[in-house]
Formats: sequence, structure tokens, C-alpha cells
Amino acid sequence: MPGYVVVGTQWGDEGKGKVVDYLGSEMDYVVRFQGGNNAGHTVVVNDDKVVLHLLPSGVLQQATCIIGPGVVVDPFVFLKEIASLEEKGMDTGHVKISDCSHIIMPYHVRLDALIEESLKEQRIGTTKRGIGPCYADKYSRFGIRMGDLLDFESFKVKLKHALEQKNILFKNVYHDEGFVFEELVEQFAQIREKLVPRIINAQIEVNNALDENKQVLFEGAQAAMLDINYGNYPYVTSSSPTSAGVCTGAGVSPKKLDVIIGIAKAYSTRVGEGPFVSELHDEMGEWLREKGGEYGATTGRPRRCGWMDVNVVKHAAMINGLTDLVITKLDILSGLDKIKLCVAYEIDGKRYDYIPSNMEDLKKAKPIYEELEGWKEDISTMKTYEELPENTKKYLRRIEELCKTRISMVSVGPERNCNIYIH
Ligand code: 2SA
Ligand code: GDP
Ligand code: MG
Repeated sequence: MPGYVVVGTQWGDEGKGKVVDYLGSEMDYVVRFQGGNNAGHTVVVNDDKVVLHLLPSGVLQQATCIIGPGVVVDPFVFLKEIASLEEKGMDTGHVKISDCSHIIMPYHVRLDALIEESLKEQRIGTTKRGIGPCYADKYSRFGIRMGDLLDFESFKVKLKHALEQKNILFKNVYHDEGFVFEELVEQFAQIREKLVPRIINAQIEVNNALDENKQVLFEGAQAAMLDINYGNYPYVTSSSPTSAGVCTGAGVSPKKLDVIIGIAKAYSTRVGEGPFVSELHDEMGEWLREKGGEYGATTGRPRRCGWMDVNVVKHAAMINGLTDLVITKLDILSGLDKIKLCVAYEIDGKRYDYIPSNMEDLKKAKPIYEELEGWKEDISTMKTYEELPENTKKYLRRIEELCKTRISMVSVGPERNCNIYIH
């Protein structure tokens, strides 16, 4: 079964990077299909912590790594990340970029910050990496793609056209001086040679690999609740971090996706604005943040923390068609007397076993909790399901039951091999 998908089931930062790195040793290809350097995936190998923003987490393994057609690429960040891995003595010749991926331009990054600032209390809490403005240009057909760099003369024509539009916006709406065409051309002239050898037709390469029965893993960034269609709109990112996003963002038929793994943290976290029904504003939330080290890998922002929200994970299971769940950071919950699971919401006296799409309803939602017994044992060194405390098993079984999806692995530490398989 060659086509694997790994996606986040909550609001991101579930530990996808660790799981992709772990599975990466078995893979021939690791492919990113959406998002950009708004991701922050942490991989720990032999106590060495590597944070990747744009490169697929499989880059630390031998698999060919592809930044797919649906990704938005900041080429300056890309080259920085490549350089930092090469400084560690790693070969990066196996990293390729799709000719259809869109370029995040310096003006997208500035616009992201200006838009957020102007939104004031309505702001989304973006990572300010230019993601939204770049996707907006893509869908407005003003975008410039990595493939355009192959013919620099036509790249310049497209850039001139796009920049004229953008500078009108900068000057008239944001009273900002905008960008100088010649300066941007010069910046790209300096990096173009380093990018061109990596630009490929990714959909052909990935489909050929699947047809040859090679193992291909599609690595999601962000998560279901940040999905542009099915997340808490407008508090979402501008792409589809779901299995459907693999089809549009990597050019692969749904028929070729065999294993769809959802990563769920044993509790919930969120960065940025937007509703979070099971959020804890008390010392319990603080405890989770400190014990779990819940600070954004990209921006260092403290993550909001709360109990696991089953409505959220159930929603992700449905939208993605999950075949498996992996529960991460289970070790963090050790030591608690009681653990809560948010199993439904109460809105205006009515019980909801699903997430209402209407933001005003969701803002009023109160969590309905089920309380389970905690466990005191340190589970971080355990290797088998049998060793886990009975209350840990009960917690896992209850999640499985409520989400109607089997849990095939749990992660009990940040290191590559701190995993327990469940058969
Ligand atoms: P954007 O920048 O346009 O994609 O922001 C839109 C919303 O999506 C959220 N978002 C994220 N949430 C969690 N983790 C993300 N990546 C970093 C990480 C976060 C960080 O993996 O650690 O370091 O701050 C990520 N990327 C986007 C974002 O908070 C907005 O709510
Ligand atoms: P991603 O964006 O989904 O890849 O997740 P992040 O890398 O942003 O955040 C997950 C954090 O938890 C990272 O610091 C990981 O090293 C760490 N982590 C992953 N799995 C586990 C686990 O099972 N236990 C513990 N204690 N930490 C973990
Ligand atoms: Mg992250």
C-alpha cells in the first residue's frame, strides 16, 4: 500500500513532524502538499532538535522530499533552511520543488503584517509569513510560480505586472512606500541559480512513484480546524490541510491514498485567535503549557491549552476519512488525578455532538465533559501497549470509541523512537 497521508486533527502542532520523521525511514518520497513556512515541525534526533518550517520533515531521512504544487514557497526561507541543514553536514540534493508551487514574494509578507494590523481586534493571528496574501494572488491569477523562474525574462514581465497592482494597494490603502521592481529583480537574480536545479514537474514524479509501488508519504502542515473550508472560518489558514488537499495539492487521485493517519495530541492547543471550546484559562491550562512546552515552533507564541475536544477530532476523522489515529504527548498527562474529555458542546441549552459552522453559535458553546481517572506512572520509557497503566488504556479506548477510529500508535516522548504500537 504505497500512498500514506499524515494530517493534523486539531489546530496544528500535534507532533506531525515527529511522526513523519519516524515513518520517513520507510519511505521513498515525502511530499508536502499545502501551506508554506507557517508550519513549524520539530524533530528530535539524538538530542539534536531540528525545527523545519518549509522543508518536509522527511528531509532528515533518505527519502526524496518534494515541495508540492499546492505549497506556497518563500524562496529566501527555503535557501536558509537548506543552508542550515548543510551546515550540519547533511546532503540536501534530495529536496525538489514543484514548478507549480507559488512564490511568496516579499510584498506578500509585508501585506500579511499590514492586513493583520489593520484588522485590530478582528485579526486572525496569522504567522505573518505572507501565506494568505500569496494564496489570494494565486486564486486571483496574479501569482508567480516557481516554474516562472526557469525563464527569467518572462518572470520579470509577470513580476512587473503583479508589482504595479500591489504598489497601488500599498500606497493608497496602507500609505506604505511599496517595493522597487529593480530591487526585487536583483534579489531574485542572486538566488535563481540555486533554485532552478531543484524545480521539477512534481505531479509526474509523484504519480510515477506511486505507479511503481514506491512508498510515498504526504505530509500535512497545520490541521483540520485550520482548513479554509472546514475549520473555524475566518480563523483558519488559506489552504486545505486534509486528505482532500493531497489530491489538489499534489496532483494525486483519491484512489491512490491508502493509509490516512490523523495525529491528535492527548490534549488540545491552539495558537492565534478563534474559538476554542475546551480552552483552560486556569492553572490546569498553565500546567499543560509548561509541562508540554507549548510555545510555537515558528513564532514562539505561547499556545492556548485545554482538554482534548472529541468534537474536533471526530470532525477531522470524518473530513479526512482517517484510517488511523496516532495520539501524541500522552506522557504529558502523567501525574494527573483526573483527566477530562470534551465530548459535546452546549449551545443555548441544546447539546451538539458536532461543530456548528456558524461562528456566533460556536462562540457561545460550553464544553460538556466526561471525567476519567488519571495515572501517576511515568509512561515515557514504556515500549509496549501492555505496559501502559490501565487508566491510560481506558483513556485511549474512550477516544477510539467516540471518534470511531482505531488508535494504531501512541507517542510518549519527542525522540524519534518514543512510540508504542497498538495492534
Ligand atoms: P497563516 O499564517 O495565515 O497560516 O495563519 C492563519 C491561522 O493559522 C494558524 N497557523 C498555525 N497554527 C499552529 N501552528 C502553526 N505553525 C507554527 C508551528 C505556529 C507558530 O507549527 O508551531 O510557531 O506560531 C500554524 N500556522 C498557521 C495561525 O495561528 C492562524 O490562526
Ligand atoms: P507539528 O507542527 O505537528 O509538527 O508539531 P510541533 O513540532 O510544532 O510541536 C510538537 C512538539 O511536541 C515538538 O516540540 C515535539 O518535539 C514535541 N513532541 C512530539 N511528540 C511528543 C510526545 O509524544 N511527547 C512529548 N513530550 N513531546 C512530543
Ligand atoms: Mg508546529
